[in-house]
Amino acid sequence: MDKEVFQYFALEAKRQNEGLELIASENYPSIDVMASCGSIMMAKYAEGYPGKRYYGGCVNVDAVENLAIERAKKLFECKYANVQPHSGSQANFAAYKALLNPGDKVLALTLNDGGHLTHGSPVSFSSHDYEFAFYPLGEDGHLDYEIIARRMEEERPNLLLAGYSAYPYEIDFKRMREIVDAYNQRHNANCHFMVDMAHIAGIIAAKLTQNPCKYADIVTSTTHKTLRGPRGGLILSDDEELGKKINSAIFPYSQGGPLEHIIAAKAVCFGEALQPSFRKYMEKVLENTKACNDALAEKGASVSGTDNHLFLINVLSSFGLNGKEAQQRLEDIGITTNKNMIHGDTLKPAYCSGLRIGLAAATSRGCSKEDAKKIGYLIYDCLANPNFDIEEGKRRVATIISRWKDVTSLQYC
Ligand code: DSN
Repeated sequence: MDKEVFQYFALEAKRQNEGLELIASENYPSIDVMASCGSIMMAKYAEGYPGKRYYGGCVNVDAVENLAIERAKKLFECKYANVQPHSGSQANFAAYKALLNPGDKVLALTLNDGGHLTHGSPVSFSSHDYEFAFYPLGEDGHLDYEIIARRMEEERPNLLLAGYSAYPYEIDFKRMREIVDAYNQRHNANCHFMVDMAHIAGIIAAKLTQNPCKYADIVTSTTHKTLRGPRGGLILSDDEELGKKINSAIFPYSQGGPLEHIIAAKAVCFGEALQPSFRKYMEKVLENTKACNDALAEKGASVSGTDNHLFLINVLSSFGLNGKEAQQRLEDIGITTNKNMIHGDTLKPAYCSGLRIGLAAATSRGCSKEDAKKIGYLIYDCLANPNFDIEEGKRRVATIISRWKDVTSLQYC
């Protein structure tokens, strides 16, 4: 045992067990998912795809990768799945490659309103390889489909992109497909529609919101957020011709040997998400997120409201704090969150006016609706009171999580 390294595993388990994790993109995988990540499958090279590898000895990794593919297709009700992307960013890289030529135009959500780095940020490959134009949210902070249709006419994009990192409301993928279809018909164009469902993949898997696979040409995702699997990426489509292009865009274009141990963990995660218990979990996540949002609203904080696993607090207008300060105050009492830009933000991204709160991880450990309300009240008390007692805050965190499960041995089936 390498004590120098392993000491940090114990420390991290302690930090995770004793803290209250509210980062909306995090979750706790099952012990089966973690065991798969640490399994012997990692010792195998398998460049290529099941049945068409560049190495011998792939019989077992082929079987596992096929299981992951078939389970992903069943879970999301689509015809094609690539389970090899190492991350969500790599999945988006390959999806763009399959749909676009260099320099083509993508219409995406304004980054400050909740888009991802790979949705056209100046510091991402995306804005270097392609031209990005943006649609803003409506004045009320919700998607405004008429604005999107108008921006399509103004920008004439090759791709409309939906799916966000900090958007707390339902997304009407069907309406966006209709906008793209009408645009294509009017201009005899071939604009595609792509959805990055990374944040809400679990909600979609649980069939508690529209399934974008029914409407988008390509859907990308991560597997570790609401889906509760290993860190990794996923690409789905109903178009098998596009599927061939995606396969080439992942291997050999942008990746080498697939991480078969992570693919095994993805297969386990999809298997768990296919169980009825996963839908119950996801219903609880939605209920808890709303309860926490409503507790803050009841106290008088300016919160976004929510239809999914996250909500935003305007900490600047509510408490006179910027997001960085609010994040630190909560971290001091053992609550982990992240600062976030909010609609109409006037502060720089290093500070932000908002805080993003998600309840998916807490719910995996056993957070109840009552706990979620107490978390809302605690966040309010901590941020509203400049003299809030840190020790008192830590005690309240410890009381809330006292009956929750240990993060290193979670079993979901
Ligand atoms: N970084 C992730 C998030 O926190 O939302 C998105 O990939």
